[in-house]
Amino acid sequence: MRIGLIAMSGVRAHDPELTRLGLTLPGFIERNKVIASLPSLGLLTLAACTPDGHEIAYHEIADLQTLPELPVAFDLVAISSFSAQIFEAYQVADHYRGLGVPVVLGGIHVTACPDEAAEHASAVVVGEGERLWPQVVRDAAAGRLRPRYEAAPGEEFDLREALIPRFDLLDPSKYNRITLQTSRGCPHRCEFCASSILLTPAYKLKPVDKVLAEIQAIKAIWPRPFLEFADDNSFVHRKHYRELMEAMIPERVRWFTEADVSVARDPELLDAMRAAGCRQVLIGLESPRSASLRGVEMKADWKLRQRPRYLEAIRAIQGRGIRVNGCFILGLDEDTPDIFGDVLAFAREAGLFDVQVTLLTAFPGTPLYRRIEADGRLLHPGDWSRCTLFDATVRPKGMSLEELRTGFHGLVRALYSERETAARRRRFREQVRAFSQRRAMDKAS
Ligand code: B12
Ligand code: SF4
Repeated sequence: MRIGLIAMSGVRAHDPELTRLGLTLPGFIERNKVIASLPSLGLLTLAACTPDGHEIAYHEIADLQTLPELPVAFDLVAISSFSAQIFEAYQVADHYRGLGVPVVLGGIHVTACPDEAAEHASAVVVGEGERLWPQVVRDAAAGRLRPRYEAAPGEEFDLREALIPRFDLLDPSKYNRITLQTSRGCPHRCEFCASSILLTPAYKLKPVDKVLAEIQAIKAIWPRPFLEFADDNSFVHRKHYRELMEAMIPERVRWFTEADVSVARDPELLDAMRAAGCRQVLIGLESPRSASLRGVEMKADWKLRQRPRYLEAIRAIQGRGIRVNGCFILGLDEDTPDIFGDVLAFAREAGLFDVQVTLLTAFPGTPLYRRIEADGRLLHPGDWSRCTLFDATVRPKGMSLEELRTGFHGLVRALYSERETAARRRRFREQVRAFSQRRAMDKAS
């Protein structure tokens, strides 16, 4: 069969004011441009799991305008999308089905809303793709696709069996950053989390030799790559990651990942990360305000309990020259209009090299979605196109919707202004200097 793998791959924000600000604020647009050029690791992973004897083509579609440019001569089409572009994905699916091509839909959104997706697909895949995709391909080749594929409870995919994603399917000139996964899942349970915890309840590690093999496969195509770990939360298993860091040093790659704030408690690991090429860590700090953090992590209020260590943790990480991209969510239930000033002041005090602010978003399949739906506070039920993190989906509790919008715009304007950015980055450089002076003094004594 000729199989078309199609990724919906744009970035989205519908709020016109933010789009306008995004066009004029360098920090904002820089990051958006960088992430917009990432490939779909989900589909490259499926490509690797495809049984032999089939021809595979990988395509990305940022918006429906490029739909007519896609080839039509496929025997099977598989589409991947997150919530924000799922309606566009459905249109692509309808287009191919209209041409008589069977279409399979999968991914995080489809896992959360399989019945909705089934209206646009010949088959839907619920959960991780690695185990199910080979059967989908075999059934499609035999002309007997089932409407739904879903792993039985307990039949978890073991990341130790991961195959190298088919990076070779990409046009090397189109990407400046490449994603790879070193772990999947997260031990925490944040109410709003719409990452792989929607696919798997387990925290899984990819063996060190497999990660190295992926890095080498990437380097065979891009000799000096910048890597983005598509992990939900790296470094949870300290011993494993210390080994991985050691093993990565000779690879001489630069990379970025997502982690929780506890990584800062392990100075040896931080040193090893720096030596292994870590340049930036994205951390969901969520809020500088303890009241707003309460209840965010549902198992043990973990995020609230970390709050007293935020500044110290950022200093420990940034002192080693690893930039922290601190992420904050606006519109949490305890947020009142002064939260915007609090976030600005915290980012300044912490000297965060990068800051990301987003609005509390009710993604389908999350505990937050169910709670807000029960409260009657969903602003646009079922309109997944608003799940961009920049468009309001939840009616706030501690302020009006208008206050949330205008406060958010003001915060974006202030945070990414030249003055604030320069002040934060100055502070970052001070932290690096202070840390190396301390190190030099410790060595001397
Ligand atoms: C890389 C990335 C991107 C890249 C994606 C490139 C691409 N086309 O895939 C870019 C920069 C384009 C991007 C864009 C956006 N992103 Co993004 N992104 C990520 C990130 C960091 C990693 C995703 C990843 O690669 N995972 C690893 C792969 C292996 O997992 P996977 O895709 O889920 O695939 C597995 C299964 O789902 C399944 N599968 C997936 N697709 C299919 C299809 C078929 C047919 C089958 C059978 C199986 C299958 O098999 C795979 C293997 O098990 C995550 C955060 C995180 N740490 O996970 C956020 C994340 C996915 N993004 C998010 C968001 C909100 C966005 C944007 C809306 C941002 C914006 N404002 O524009 C857009 C949405 C674009 C869209 N298509 O809707 C949210 C999505 C939540 C949701 N449920 O929708 C996440 C979880 C971050 C968050 N803060 O919550 N993103
Ligand atoms: S710490 Fe991050 S990845 Fe883990 S559950 Fe919370 S939001 Fe999700």
